[in-house]
Amino acid sequence: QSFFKPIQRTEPPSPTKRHTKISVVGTGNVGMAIAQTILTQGLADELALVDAKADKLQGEMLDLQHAAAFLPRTKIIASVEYDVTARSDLCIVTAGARQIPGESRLNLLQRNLALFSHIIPQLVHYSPHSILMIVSNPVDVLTYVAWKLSGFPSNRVIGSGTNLDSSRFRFLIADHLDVNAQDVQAYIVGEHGDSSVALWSSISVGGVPILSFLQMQQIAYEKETLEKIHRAVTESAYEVIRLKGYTSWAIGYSVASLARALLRDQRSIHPVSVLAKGFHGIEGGEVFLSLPAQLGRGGVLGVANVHLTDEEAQRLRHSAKTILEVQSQLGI
Ligand code: 6V0
Repeated sequence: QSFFKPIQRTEPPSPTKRHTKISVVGTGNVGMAIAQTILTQGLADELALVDAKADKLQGEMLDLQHAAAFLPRTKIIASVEYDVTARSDLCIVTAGARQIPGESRLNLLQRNLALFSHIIPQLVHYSPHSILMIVSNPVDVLTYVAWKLSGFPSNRVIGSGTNLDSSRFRFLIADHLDVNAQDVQAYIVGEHGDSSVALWSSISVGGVPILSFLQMQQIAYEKETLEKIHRAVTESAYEVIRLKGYTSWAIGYSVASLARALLRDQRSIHPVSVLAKGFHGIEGGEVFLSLPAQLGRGGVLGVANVHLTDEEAQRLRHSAKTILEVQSQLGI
C-alpha cells in the first residue's frame, strides 16, 4: 500500500530529465567533505559511497542520511562492494594509503598503485561510460595510473590537480588586494605539489591585468611579494596538515565545483590534471598535469590556449619532467 493514492493519468517521466549518480570511493576526511558538499549543493540524485572499512562507511552513510530533512533529495547508498557504484556518471576516487612514519614517497606511491589496481577496474566494470575524477595523492601520477588501468579515453580521466592550489592562490591575492576572490582570475598550473607554476602574466582582477592593477592602486610591484604568495600556496597544504592533521573543506568545495562543471555541462574553465603531452612543448612521455581545461558533460572538452611567458613555459616543462621521473620508477 503506497502512502499516496495514485493519480490515474500520470505523465511518463520526461526522457530529457536525467538521473545523475556520483560515486565517492574513500570516505575519509576528503571523501566525506566532497560527499557533504555534493549533497548541500544538490548535484546528484544518487550518491554512492565505497570504503574498505565497513563500519565507518555505514556510520558515515547513516549520519548523512539523517540530514535528509535539511537537504535537496538525494538517495545515499554505501557498500564495501563496487556494485553499489553501478551506472555512475562520475566516480571520484579519494582512497589512499596513509604514509607510515619514515616511509618514502615512492613506497607510498607503490602502495597506492596496488590500491588503484583494485579500485579502477571495478569502477570501469560497473560504470563504463562514467568520468573518473582522481583526488588521491600524488594526484598527477595517480591520474595517469587511473587512465592506464581504465582504458578510458583521456578526456574522461581527470585529476583534481591544481584547482585547489588556484583557489588558495586567488584567496591570497584577493586578501593582499582586499578584493573578492571570485573577481580574481588566476591559475596555478603544472604539478599539484612543489613544482607547480603560478601564471603571473595572465592574472587579472575584475578584467584588469594584475600588474597594471597594482600600479593603479599605487602598490609597488614587487616580484618578491608575488613569489611569496606562490610560496604560501605550496606551503599551505603542509600548514593545514600540521595544524589540523589533514585538509578537507577546501578540497571538498574544489571537487564539488568540478562535479558541477562536468555534470551540469557548464563548459567552464578549471585548472585540472589532464593528459598534457604536446601542450606548451611538453614532450618526453605521457604525463598528466594541470592546465586550464574546459569541462562539460563529455569530460575535458579542450585546453585553453593561455599565453605563457618563456619562463612560465620552461617552469611548466620542468614540472612535467618532475612527474615523469616519478612515473618512470613505477614500471607501468
Ligand atoms: P584518509 O582520511 O586516510 O581517507 C582515506 C580513505 O581511503 C580511508 O577511509 C580508507 O579506509 C580508504 N581506503 C583505503 N584503501 C581503500 C580501498 N582499497 N578501497 C576503498 N577505500 C579505501 O585520507 P584523506 O581523506 O585525508 O585523504 C585522501 C587522499 O586525498 C590522500 O591521498 C590525500 O593525499 C589526498 N588529497 C588530495 C588533495 C588534492 O588536492 N588532490 C587534497 C587533499 C588530500
